[in-house]
Amino acid sequence: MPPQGNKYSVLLPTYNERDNLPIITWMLVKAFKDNELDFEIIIIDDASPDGTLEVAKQLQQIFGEKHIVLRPRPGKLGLGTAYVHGIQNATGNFVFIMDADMSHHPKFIPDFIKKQKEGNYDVITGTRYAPGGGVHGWDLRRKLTSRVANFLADTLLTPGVSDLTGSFRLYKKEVLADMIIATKSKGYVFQMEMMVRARQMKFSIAEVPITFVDRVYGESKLGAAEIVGYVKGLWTLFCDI
Ligand SMILES: Nc1nc2c(ncn2[C@@H]2O[C@H](COP(=O)(O)OP(=O)(O)OP(=O)(O)O)[C@@H](O)[C@H]2O)c(=O)[nH]1
Ligand SMILES: [Mg+2]
Repeated sequence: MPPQGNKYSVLLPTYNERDNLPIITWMLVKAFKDNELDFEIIIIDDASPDGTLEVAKQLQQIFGEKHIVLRPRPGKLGLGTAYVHGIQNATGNFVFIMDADMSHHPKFIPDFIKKQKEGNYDVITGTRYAPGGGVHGWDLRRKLTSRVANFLADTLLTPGVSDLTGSFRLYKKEVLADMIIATKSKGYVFQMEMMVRARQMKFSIAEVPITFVDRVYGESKLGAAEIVGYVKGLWTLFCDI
C-alpha cells in the first residue's frame, strides 16, 4: 500500500491528441511510479477522428487496466461534461485535471501533492502567473489574450487566484464533485467559474507555480468565437454571483 492510502485519479480529456497521448501518459506513469504513488489515468476521448482511442487502447495494453482506464464517449460533447463523466468513474480520493496536449507537464505532479499535504488543502491550482511560473511558446497575441482574460476575471470576480483560466489542478474528489454541480458555464469560462465557486463554497485553495508550454502537436482551437464566448460567460457569471 502507498503511504496514507491515497489514490490519485487523473482525468485526461482528449480530442485529436493521438500524437501527444503516448508521451503524456508515459510521463505521468513515470511521475507517479518514481514517487511510489497509487494512481489511475482516466482517458475520456470524444470519438476523435484522428483515432486517439486506438492509441489509448495500446497504452492500456502496455501499462495495464489498473492504471489506464478508458471512458470514451460517442461524440464531441465538450470539456465540462467530459470532467463530469470522468469523475463518475474515478476511484481515487484525489483527482488531477490536466490537458493531454503536453501544455501541462507531469513533472509538477509531486509539487501539487506536496503542497496539498502541507495544509490539507481542498484545491491546489497550478499558476503561470506567480514567481516561478511562466508561459513558453506563445506569441504575443496569445499571451496578451490570457493576461487580459485573467485580469478581467480577477477584477470582476476577485476570487484571489492568480491563474484563473488555467486548468492544471488537484482536487479532493468530493470537493470537485460539489464544485462541478455548482458550476454552470461551459467552454473557456468553466475553469474560472470553478475557482469562483470554490471560494464561495469556502474551500481552501493553494497555488503552485507551473511553467506552461504551447501544445506539442496539433492545432490551437482558440479563435475569436472562443474569446467572445469567454467575455459573455464572464459577464453572465458577474451578474449571477
Ligand atoms: N473529451 C474531450 N476533450 C476535449 C474536448 N475539447 C478539448 N478537449 C481536450 O481538452 C484539453 C484542452 O483542450 P485544448 O484544445 O488544448 O484547449 P487549449 O489548451 O485552451 O487550446 P490549445 O492548446 O491552444 O489548442 C486537451 O487535452 C484536448 O484534447 C472535447 O470536446 N472533449
Ligand atoms: Mg491546450
